[in-house]
Amino acid sequence: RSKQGFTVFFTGFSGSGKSTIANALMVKLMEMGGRPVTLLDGDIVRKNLSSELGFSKEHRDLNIRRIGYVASEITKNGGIAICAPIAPYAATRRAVREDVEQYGAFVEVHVATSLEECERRDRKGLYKLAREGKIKEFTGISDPYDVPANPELSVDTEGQEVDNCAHQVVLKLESMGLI
Ligand code: GGZ
Repeated sequence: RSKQGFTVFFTGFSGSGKSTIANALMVKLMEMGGRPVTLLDGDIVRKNLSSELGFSKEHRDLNIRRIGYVASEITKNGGIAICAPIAPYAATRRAVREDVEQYGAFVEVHVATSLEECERRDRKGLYKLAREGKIKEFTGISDPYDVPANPELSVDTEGQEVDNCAHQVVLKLESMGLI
């Protein structure tokens, strides 16, 4: 009997390393073969699925619920969905968990790189713009982020390579009997 589908849902600040870890995880899972793997990265979803949305609570919630819907369909059909949005609201993450758990496992991974470190790196220059007030409602600076209370896993990219973070996710999936 083939194994059930599941969703890996990364959450964390802009620049925390979600996309990079998600990509590394995707490669590892694809190499293992078996189930199809679909990456729903924050940027890609915003471009293709949520292009009309901004960053108000309502719009972020709508964006996350769309991601959750697609992930639940993938999970239902026995695939692997990897999601990597900021997803700042705990209640919305909970709702997505409930959507997905109708069909398979939901693995929440908090990419817990500190705000200080994300801002220090400032890979895209967005934190600087947020501090200057040129980007409004910026998560961590002028908008909230609910720290996950009970994620299946927490990883930190400070002092640890991306590949090692992705490997920790693989180990968690193995321990949960998903791969
Ligand atoms: C947070 C913002 C904002 C504001 C633009 N707040 O590092 P990035 O650039 O590539 O990732 C961030 C991305 C966040 O989109 P998500 O869909 O993941 O957010 S949510 O889950 O809350 O819907 C950042 C960029 O968009 N960005 N403005 N105000 N991030």
